[in-house]
Amino acid sequence: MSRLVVVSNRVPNPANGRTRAGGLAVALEQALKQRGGVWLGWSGEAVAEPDPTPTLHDAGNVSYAYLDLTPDDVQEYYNGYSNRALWPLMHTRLDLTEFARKDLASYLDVNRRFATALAAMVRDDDIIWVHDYHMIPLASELRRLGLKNRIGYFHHIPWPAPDILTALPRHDDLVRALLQFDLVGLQTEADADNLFAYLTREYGLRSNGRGIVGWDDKTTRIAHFPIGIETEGFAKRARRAGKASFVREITESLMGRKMIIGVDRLDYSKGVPERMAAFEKLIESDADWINKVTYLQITPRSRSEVPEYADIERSVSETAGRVNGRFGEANWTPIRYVNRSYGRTALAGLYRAAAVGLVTPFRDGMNLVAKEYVAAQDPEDPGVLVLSRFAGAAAELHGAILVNPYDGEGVAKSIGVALVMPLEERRARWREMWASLVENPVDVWATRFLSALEDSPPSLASRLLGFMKSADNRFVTSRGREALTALW
Ligand code: ADQ
Repeated sequence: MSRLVVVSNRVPNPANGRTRAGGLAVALEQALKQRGGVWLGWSGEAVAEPDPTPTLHDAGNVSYAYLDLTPDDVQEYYNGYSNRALWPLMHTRLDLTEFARKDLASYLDVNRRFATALAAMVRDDDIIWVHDYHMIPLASELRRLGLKNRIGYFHHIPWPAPDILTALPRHDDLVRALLQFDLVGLQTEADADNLFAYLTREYGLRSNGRGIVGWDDKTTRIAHFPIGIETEGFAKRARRAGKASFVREITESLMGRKMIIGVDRLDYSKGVPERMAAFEKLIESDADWINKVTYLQITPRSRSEVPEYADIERSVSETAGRVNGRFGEANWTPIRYVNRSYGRTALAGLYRAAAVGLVTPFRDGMNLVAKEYVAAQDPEDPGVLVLSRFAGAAAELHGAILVNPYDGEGVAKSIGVALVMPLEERRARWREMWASLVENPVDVWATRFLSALEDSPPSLASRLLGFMKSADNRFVTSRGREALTALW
């Protein structure tokens, strides 16, 4: 089995223990331990003169490798190009997309430095798995340095429609760099379709029917690999958490009221203020819910240095304040809004205690909260998931009540339906969703991606095409060229 090299913007610190690590980190660490390898990423530190050689932290057969950035890199590569250009664009928020050439230059430069550091650590037969939009140019930088390894990329966020992508200046360079990976994994079939549609429209490239496209002398497989959670482990945490005093205190404080829960990073893509407004519509239109239901919104701050995130924070606080001021009573706060983050077990317990899980992003690659909410439920008395049709998870969780987050009245109605859904229907919907979570937990997702990557050796067609493009290609007739092209 080849060694595995993982690259992502941030790397977990193994010294920090596992209580807060999400399923993704746990699954990648498991794959790394099985094969041995390296996990490289940004240390989270900004220093004036970063060492080009990563700091290593060895844990058994796995090395965690950390690179520092400069304060300018953080501003331009991270806050700038990654989070003010790519993030909003990929979430179809052109109105929030800020493009600056200086940010792009820094993005490319950081990727080049990561590639140089990585090239010094990689062995010939290692397979390399790169994560997310911060690192799209990494494979092309590694190829420039002569690496022939299998390199895969997983895109955690949505891939937008071609019209949206073409609004990004130099989108063609970005996509050409993407095609230097051997395998490009997306969350959903719709994301993969969007990427194929772009390739066909801009370059006339078509898939060979097995998701493979050819560009120059290189082939790339594009496929969807919907990410999962640690299904059984999370369910177990939720069962255990029921006994924890923290969860008991919260349930007791509800004084018999039903609880609705929302858990999201503070991000404009998650639709938190609009969701609060939908809850307001529910209690406004049906006074029976007054003092009968409490909505707990747990939202840790993120990317606070990006101005749009300060705006969303203000908007969430204002909306919560307005609803509470308007409908609250001395003994009832309709919306409990907290900015802190919780351990996995506490979160699992809170999900289980909630009659409704409210997950209404305007766009989301997958949305793991939706899956965690389902996994945490008591099969005998499960809660109901109200889920945006624009979350990747909607393609799998057919037992959810699907909603359009742009339609506040529709969301309000659906919350009402969820709150009174009969037990039999709740059970049937939950069983269907649980079955899909059991089929595709996060470790299976990682294994599927890695076997697809290993099964994508440079194809015969790709090698022959390389030969055609070489100095000797005069020996290949145009007929032969056509035949070879048809091979993939
Ligand atoms: P995110 O945008 O971060 O992920 P999501 O998939 O919901 O969104 O994952 C958030 C994770 O953070 C969940 O595991 C959740 O439990 C945890 N979390 C959120 N709030 C928390 C809190 N207050 N305390 C503790 N934990 C909290 C990106 C993409 C998604 C994609 C994932 C994985 O935007 O679409 O599903 O990557 O690929």
